[in-house]
Amino acid sequence: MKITDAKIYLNSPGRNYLTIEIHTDEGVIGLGDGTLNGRELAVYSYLKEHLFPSLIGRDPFDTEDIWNFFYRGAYWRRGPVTMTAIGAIDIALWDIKAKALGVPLYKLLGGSSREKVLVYCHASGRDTDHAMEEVAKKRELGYKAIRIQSGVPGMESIYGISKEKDSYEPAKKGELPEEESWNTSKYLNFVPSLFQRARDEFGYDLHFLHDCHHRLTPNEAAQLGKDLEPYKLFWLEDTVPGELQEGLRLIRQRTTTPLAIGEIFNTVYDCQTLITEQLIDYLRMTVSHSGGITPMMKIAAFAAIYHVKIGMHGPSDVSPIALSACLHVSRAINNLGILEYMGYSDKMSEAFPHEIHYKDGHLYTGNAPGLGVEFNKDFAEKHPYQKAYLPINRLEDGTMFHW
Ligand code: CS2
Ligand code: MG
Repeated sequence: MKITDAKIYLNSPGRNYLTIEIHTDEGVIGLGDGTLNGRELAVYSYLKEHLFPSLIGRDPFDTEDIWNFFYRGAYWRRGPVTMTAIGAIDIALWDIKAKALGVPLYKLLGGSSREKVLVYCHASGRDTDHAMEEVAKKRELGYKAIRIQSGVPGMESIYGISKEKDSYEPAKKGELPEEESWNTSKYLNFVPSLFQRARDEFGYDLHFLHDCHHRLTPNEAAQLGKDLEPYKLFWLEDTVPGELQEGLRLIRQRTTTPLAIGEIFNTVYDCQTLITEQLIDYLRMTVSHSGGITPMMKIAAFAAIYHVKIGMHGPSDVSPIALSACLHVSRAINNLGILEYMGYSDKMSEAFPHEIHYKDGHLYTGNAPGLGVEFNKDFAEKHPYQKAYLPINRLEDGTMFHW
């Protein structure tokens, strides 16, 4: 089998996605997702100018060599743009392989370790009362694990909460990023009360999670982890900025609250200290932003040696194509923790008709060959890409801060 063509589509069925198709001489077409929220055009040109030309004529079954050609073969390695571009191609190649063999993708990844994958959803409220209403709705839908985020008294806006509508999308359309503002002490003083209320109302049967979005120092994170210990979180996510792995050491020594990090990581070199020193419980790297299925399977195996579980990033900026790749990997590996699942709007599902289905707190892969996702090009072309950015964030005195 030979690769004959590779195509990119930028589309916006409710939000921006970068979708690729890899064509072969046997008529099998593989789909890949290169969406990198707010940086889609950089991935677009990396793919088109630098990767696609080297793909033509290659055997799509040679995923190991093709991956190394793009990763090891490049002098300028790593980084989210590079790794997302490589990831889009790698996902599409695995889709081709599984489709050509007529099997669902997980069958090529070691087969099924479980029939269904535990997922967590989001409950986000403008304030504690609203957040509790959202938790109740999600519990009603059968979710066993729920991430709770809430507006913080005295703060204008915060990641994870939608001011206008129910579904949350952090990227805002426009030519420039919007600005948000942040106050760490208001946040730290508030969060424990949110979880006390959640445990008082819902008891201890549900798993609760919380995301700090990389905004704390190690000492602040250790304090929050200790304050949250009575409420038995499933995990506390992204406490500190992701660049300095050693930062997690101090937090780990001071709290037993389980820790998760990794949605912004893109190679194993972002987390080797975290894994080998067992500084985290869950690694949140996601398939599309980490160079694809080829490296993700190796990273999961490496993490398994050190008792670290995989809890992949799966917000709606990860399209059904990439989420399906995460789901098949999650079904296959032994050390699954959980998978994030925000669900998709009708428009998104119309652009990407898929086999992924939710029931009673879990996701199922379905049995279609490959990823089990299609791309409705006609529909997608009616919804063209619109420039959008993630916000930036400042402290109340104007100092630039982490978003
Ligand atoms: C969040 C994301 O899902 C999460 O845990 O941190 O919503 C994140 O803000 C977005 O993926 C950024 O594009
Ligand atoms: Mg997060």
